[in-house]
Amino acid sequence: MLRTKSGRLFLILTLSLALAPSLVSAKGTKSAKDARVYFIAPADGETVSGPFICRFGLRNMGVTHAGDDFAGSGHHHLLVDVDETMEAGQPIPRDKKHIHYAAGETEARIELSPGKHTLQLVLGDTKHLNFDPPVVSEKIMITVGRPNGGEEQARATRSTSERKRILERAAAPAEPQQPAATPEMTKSPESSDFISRVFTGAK
Ligand SMILES: [Cu+2]
Repeated sequence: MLRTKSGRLFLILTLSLALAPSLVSAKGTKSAKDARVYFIAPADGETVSGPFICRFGLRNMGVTHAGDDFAGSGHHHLLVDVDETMEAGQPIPRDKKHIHYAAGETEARIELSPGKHTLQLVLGDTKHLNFDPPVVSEKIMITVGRPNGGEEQARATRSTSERKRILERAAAPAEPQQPAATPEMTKSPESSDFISRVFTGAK
């Protein structure tokens, strides 16, 4: 095993881990000193109704696209109702509860079911890994109320169906007009009768 390059590397790595664990502290991409991620909105304890805009704040580091490897930069992740804590260098899961903003977004429109929810922000590195040390916001709690826009929604639906009806009405007369023009083009029984009378001289 030791004859191979990877074998030797493995031994060195194992020995260094065993002999000097304090020296092997880097578990992921180094975050900037004093880096801080926080919510600009919503506020902790806020009650929102329906969809809301979530604004992400970041200090002492920059926001960039996932895949961009600029030092001291990363992209935001919104954690919804997540209780587990992530270790430094750990990949940030990709599911409904871990939303990646890989295009460097600094705000997002969020829609959650009515009730209480926790929100937390995590900055991830170019490969969606947690920084070392992690750049994680405080966990905030929000309440999503029943949207009071229910009536507004109904009105919007009503006006849409109304508009549809008007359009249908406007379009409807156009069709019968087409066949209405057709009888003029074709000879009626009377007109052909008249022609035959002219030619035969009958009255
Ligand atoms: Cu990500």
